[in-house]
Amino acid sequence: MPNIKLYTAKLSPPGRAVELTAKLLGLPLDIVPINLLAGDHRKDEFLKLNPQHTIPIIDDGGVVVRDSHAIIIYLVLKYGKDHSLYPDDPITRAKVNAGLHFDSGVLFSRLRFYFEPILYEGSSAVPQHKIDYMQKGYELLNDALVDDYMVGNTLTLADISCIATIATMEEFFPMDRTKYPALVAWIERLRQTLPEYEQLNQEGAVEFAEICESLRLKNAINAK
Ligand SMILES: N[C@@H](CCC(=O)N[C@@H](CS)C(=O)NCC(=O)O)C(=O)O
Repeated sequence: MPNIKLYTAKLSPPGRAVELTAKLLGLPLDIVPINLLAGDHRKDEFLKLNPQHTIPIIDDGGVVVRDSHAIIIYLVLKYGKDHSLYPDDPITRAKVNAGLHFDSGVLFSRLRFYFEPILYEGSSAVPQHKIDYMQKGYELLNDALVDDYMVGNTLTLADISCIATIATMEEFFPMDRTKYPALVAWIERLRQTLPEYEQLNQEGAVEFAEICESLRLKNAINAK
């Protein structure tokens, strides 16, 4: 059976969540690199696969799945030896789903509202309210972390999804680590637990923040 194709970029937090999940499941992927800055995601060939022009998407033998949250659930249900990352019990699963929606609707949305105008619209602004909103994201997650992981004491997809975004947010706007002890401990736990974490998540987070900041400075010069 051919490997699953993953259309992604190392810079993309949701793309990295898929790579982290596949690594945990022992699933080999054929990576198809998509350069967002070059507009690969707006080309006809890609739009046929995802008219919403977002990465990541997978193509699993002709089955195309878009949205990282949908993709990582699919990978666990279809290929996981067990469902421990996305437990069958309805109560636990509801909590994992809440964590996935927290990433999608709160963390990642707040991050994208900051970086998209810089990447795509030539903006150089650093609006304080957008930064405050991201800082609030740290607080919300910190206050919800009462156990080792987001849902009890076992690693689930909620953790994988959120760590991809949180690690990136931290490179853009570091948190005051003294204010969020539970969050800091959770980040360190995931760093230790997730296989090839530095390569699959941290490197892309650092690179993304650097590229975005240099583009922002270039945009500022161009605006003069
Ligand atoms: N909810 C989606 C968000 C995907 C997303 O917005 N990806 C960004 C890159 S990090 C993207 O493809 N942006 C290009 C665009 O929206 O045109 C997911 O989790 O996959």
